[in-house]
Amino acid sequence: NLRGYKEVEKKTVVIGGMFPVHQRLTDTDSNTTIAPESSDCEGFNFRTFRWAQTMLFALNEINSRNDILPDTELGYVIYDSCFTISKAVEGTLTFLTGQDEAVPNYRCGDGPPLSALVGAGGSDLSIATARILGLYYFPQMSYASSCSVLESRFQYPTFLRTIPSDEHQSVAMAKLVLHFGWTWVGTIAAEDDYGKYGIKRFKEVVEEAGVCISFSETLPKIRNPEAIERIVQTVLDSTAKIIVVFSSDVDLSPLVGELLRNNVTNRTWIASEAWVTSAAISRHPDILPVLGGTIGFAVKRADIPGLKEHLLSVTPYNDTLTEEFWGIVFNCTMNYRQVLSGMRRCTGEEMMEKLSNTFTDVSQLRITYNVYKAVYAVAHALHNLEDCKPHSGPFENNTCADITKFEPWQLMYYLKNLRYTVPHTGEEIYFNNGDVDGFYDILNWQSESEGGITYTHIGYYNSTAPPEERLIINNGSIIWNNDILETPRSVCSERCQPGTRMGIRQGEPVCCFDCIPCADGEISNTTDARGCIQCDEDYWSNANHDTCVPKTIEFLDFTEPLGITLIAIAAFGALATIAVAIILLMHLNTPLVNVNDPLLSFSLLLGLVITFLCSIVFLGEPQMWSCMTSQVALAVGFALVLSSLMGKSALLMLRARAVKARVIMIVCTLIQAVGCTVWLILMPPQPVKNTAAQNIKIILECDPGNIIFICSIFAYDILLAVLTFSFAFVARKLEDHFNEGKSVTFGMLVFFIVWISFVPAYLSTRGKFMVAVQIFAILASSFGLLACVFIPKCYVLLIKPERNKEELMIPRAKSRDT
Ligand code: TCR
Repeated sequence: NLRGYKEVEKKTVVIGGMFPVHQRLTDTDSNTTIAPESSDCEGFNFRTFRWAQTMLFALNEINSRNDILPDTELGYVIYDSCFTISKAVEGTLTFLTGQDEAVPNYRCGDGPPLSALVGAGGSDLSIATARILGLYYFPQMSYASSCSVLESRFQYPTFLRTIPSDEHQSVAMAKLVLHFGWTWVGTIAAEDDYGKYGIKRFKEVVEEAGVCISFSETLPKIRNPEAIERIVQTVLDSTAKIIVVFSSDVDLSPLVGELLRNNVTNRTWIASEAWVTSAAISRHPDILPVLGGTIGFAVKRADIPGLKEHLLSVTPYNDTLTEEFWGIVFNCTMNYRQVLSGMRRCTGEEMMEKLSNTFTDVSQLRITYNVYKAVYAVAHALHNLEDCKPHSGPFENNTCADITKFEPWQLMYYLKNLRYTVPHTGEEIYFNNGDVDGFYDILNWQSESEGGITYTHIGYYNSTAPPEERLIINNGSIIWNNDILETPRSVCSERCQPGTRMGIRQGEPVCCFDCIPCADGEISNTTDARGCIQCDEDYWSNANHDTCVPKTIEFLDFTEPLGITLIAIAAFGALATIAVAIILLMHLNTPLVNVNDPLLSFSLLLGLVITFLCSIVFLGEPQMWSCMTSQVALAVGFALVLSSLMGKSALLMLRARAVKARVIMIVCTLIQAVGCTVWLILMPPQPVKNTAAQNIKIILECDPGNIIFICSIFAYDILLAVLTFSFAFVARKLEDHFNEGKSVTFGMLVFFIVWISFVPAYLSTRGKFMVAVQIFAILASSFGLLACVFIPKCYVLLIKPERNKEELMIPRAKSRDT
């Protein structure tokens, strides 16, 4: 332990300091046959030794000033905590008791009063020491213990610090990750309170914002090469390109070594304050490909004039620490036993000025500056305590504390209410419930011309600014790993484009998903849509499934080729029918025309004209009138045709009189006409948009209004057809000069065949072709009847007029007509 205070005429106050100058305890074998001793330490750390020397420098500076503590001399006791809790606790007890060996609750001798402890370094050490110091209400001023749990004044009533709480740093890191849109990150934390709590808070904030953690690893505190290899393997296996590391450089070093060995490149590392400016990491040879592009947070930097000179002026004779330092730097020894064993002896004349190592490097005075601030804080508080005006002091009965024998809680009072400006930098410091404001520089590791690394300042984080202005980053000045200028991406799954939706993968984080195309009729128009939206009724999805487009309207139009063809055939049919009628009219008085009641022939022809023409009404966009006329005209037309044929068959079969046949014809047709009228009045057919039949089309069609009506109307036509057929079938064998019975039977057969084959054809078509099939059936059946019933007649009338003779007719037929 370093000790320095002179017994001079000035009053003296001692400040304790605790620095992790060594990195670890030496392994001692656990042989308990000899009395155990406090372990030795090893791994001399130049960086932390500089911190310790900075405390001495600050004390010297204060002692030589006349404005702070003019009548009091500051002494010091410095302990090496060796980065271990046990040493830190031991040091604290030693400090409190004033003994070289720690005896709790006991302090003998009345040396100069102890004021405060500066330090303990790592958070886990401070947590241990602050518990003990808190018992005695003894002030502790930390320069590096940033863990957020130390915020609790309930648990650590006398703990103060000049480093911002990690609460700010974790949030800042999270903001940084969100700033660059990374949603897939890995985390590595040291196995101490610093790492655990820092990463915990970071995870909380990012996960709330939808970022997923690919892996979380813990760096072992004690040497464990297998664990390190496992971590490297995890890093290699993971698809996360961003890795956040909350650890001190000492704990991170073994991992960096292993990363270098495995040449793990293409990752971007996010550094916490403890390693971002660490030479122990960044001065590794060939570090650039692995850690180049690292982004990290660092506390405020300052230049401290005179510090460099102070550091260069250390001499090996002061104490054991400088002695050891000297030996390491100049590779010599002051220990005579080691000299005897052949090591070079230090002369003490070695040239410190030529040295350039981490100890003398004053370019990144960050924690060093915190030490400086901490010492000044204690000094200012002591100054205020000494400066107290009698009878107007803050304590009971307006008393003041006495600098030569004050109580720790009295100094604590002054520390809590302290506000002072740091020399040289002018920064104003005050403790807000023991903490300072969160301010960080954001640094980027870029390659230096000589192959090393420079820490380029790319922005800052200020926790006191309004939320949107806290994180300021100059994206353009960042150089990423492998000297890439483009921001790396780190996502588990690429974004889902419009037209697809995110589908979760069972058992994986929410950031890992599949993009599932939307179903037909559904769309998504944003990236990363959670679900697809159903299109409205008259709309349908386009090919990309990213917008709804109006469905195409479909009906059989007049102007399209199929429509034109159908019209032509229908017109031809109607004309042919009219032509037959004219031929019959011209031969009206011949026996052939006369024999089976010409009126029935003309009503039959009229019915055929109606059916031919009504098929045209089925075409075109369905309207109210066309829906009403088409079906009704068809039904009535067929009723007329069939009842005329039935009349004819009845004439043949029953030898009925023509009048009776006409009555049959008229009554049968009228029944149909009345039925249709009732239908039209009660539940008329209407044009409808059929959106259900086909997805991408709206089919315009006629809705029959009431299914029972349309069925019974056509069932009636079928009934007529069946009756006609059976009458004709019976009559076909009877004496019949012109074979009318046979032609009607044949015509009815054709009619049936057409309509029976119509059913499957109709049911298997969709949309506008249903209409076409229907028209075809109408036309075919009408042509069938026209041809079967009238072609033989026309043949005789036009080509074989000699057969159109009265005497050829059978006598019964003749008598029947008279
Ligand atoms: N807070 C850490 C320890 C630490 C440190 C460092 C150690 C910080 N910065 C630099 C070595 C070098 C920040 C803690 O444990 O709280």
